[in-house]
Parts: sequence; structure tokens; C-alpha cells
Amino acid sequence: MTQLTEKIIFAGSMGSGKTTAIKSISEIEPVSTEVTNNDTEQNDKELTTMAMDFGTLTLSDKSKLLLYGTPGQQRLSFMWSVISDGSLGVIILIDNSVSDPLASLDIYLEGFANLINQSKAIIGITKSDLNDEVDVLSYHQHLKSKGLSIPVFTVDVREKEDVLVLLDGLISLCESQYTLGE
Ligand SMILES: Nc1nc2c(ncn2[C@@H]2O[C@H](COP(=O)(O)OP(=O)(O)O)[C@@H](O)[C@H]2O)c(=O)[nH]1
Ligand SMILES: [Mg+2]
Repeated sequence: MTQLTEKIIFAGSMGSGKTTAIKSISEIEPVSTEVTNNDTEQNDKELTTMAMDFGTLTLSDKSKLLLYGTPGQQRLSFMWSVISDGSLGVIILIDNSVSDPLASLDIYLEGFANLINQSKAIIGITKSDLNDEVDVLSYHQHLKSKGLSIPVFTVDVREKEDVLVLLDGLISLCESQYTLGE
């Protein structure tokens, strides 16, 4: 039987926990890349560094997940659709400790609209232990006001189990044949 391979995307602003989430569940030492952008014409000679992460996770049915962390910077958002192409779905991580987490959410709702419209997205609220001013209900209300219904979980991505909850949620959402754990 052929072994299936699927791409999962971790998105979110800098500090939202993408690198940590991939590190928590990857079975290989995650690869983090720092790529220098030499497109001086576009960037006015400014050197741009973009960080990407990569890890893998093999599920109990032997299917393999390729875990990609997207560059968080909004100016690199053109990369998001390139990386998302052909993926199973996106896990959007929102840092709840920033001053306006819902504004940050809007950036990703727009950037990943394509996957969101296909119900291939899930939201993980991180760092609620640092700031719980904006709660899950506020996220739901915010999404509802935009006519969206996306599952939202409060997580600590330093905990493997929490990241698996997000993965499990995304996979069931995608009505995939895959199952996690035993
Ligand atoms: N207190 C707290 N720290 C967290 C949480 N999630 C991630 N972090 C920390 O936040 C920092 C930034 O995370 P990182 O994975 O580098 O974010 P990235 O920029 O999205 O890759 C790391 O030091 C994590 O340990 C959380 O839920 N609570
Ligand atoms: Mg990172």
C-alpha cells in the first residue's frame, strides 16, 4: 500500500509559536531556515530575512505529515499561498499577549482565505497564560461577524498534547482518513 504524505501549514505572526509547535511534535530535529532576500529591486536594497520551519510526523496508519512553518512577517505574505498550495490545511496561531490579537487574526483570515473557504483551517490561541483579556468567545464573535465559522482552541504549543489537539482538529475537519495516536 502506498504511504500517503500530506502537508500541514503552521501560520501566525512572529512569536505566535510556530517554531515551538513544530518542535513539540516533529519526529526529526526541525529544520529552521534563515533565507536572505537579495531582491534589491523590490526591497530597496534592504536585506530581508525570512524564517521557515520544517518537521515531520508519522501517524499510526503510517501516513506522513510534512509540517511547514510559514514566514510570519506580513510583508512576506506572498509566500503563504505558495507554501499552502496542495496542503491538507492550515493551523493559524494567534499570540493572545499582543495588544490587539483580533487585528492579527484578520491578517491571517485574509492571507489564508482560500484554505478557510474550503474549511481547511483551525485557530490556536497561544500565550493566553500571559494575557487572557480576549477570550475564545470573543474570537468566535469576531469570526461570526465576518460570516466565518472556524474551530478555535486555546493552546500552549510548548505542550505536545496541545499541538496534537490542533492537528487532530484540522484532520477531522478535513474529513481525512487519518487518525492520530493508537
Ligand atoms: N508563556 C507562553 N509562551 C509561549 C506559548 N507558546 C509559545 N511560547 C513561547 O513563545 C516564544 C516564541 O515562540 P516561537 O515558536 O519562536 O514563535 P514563532 O515566531 O511563531 O516561531 C518561545 O519562547 C515559546 O516558548 C504559550 O502558550 N505561553
Ligand atoms: Mg519561528
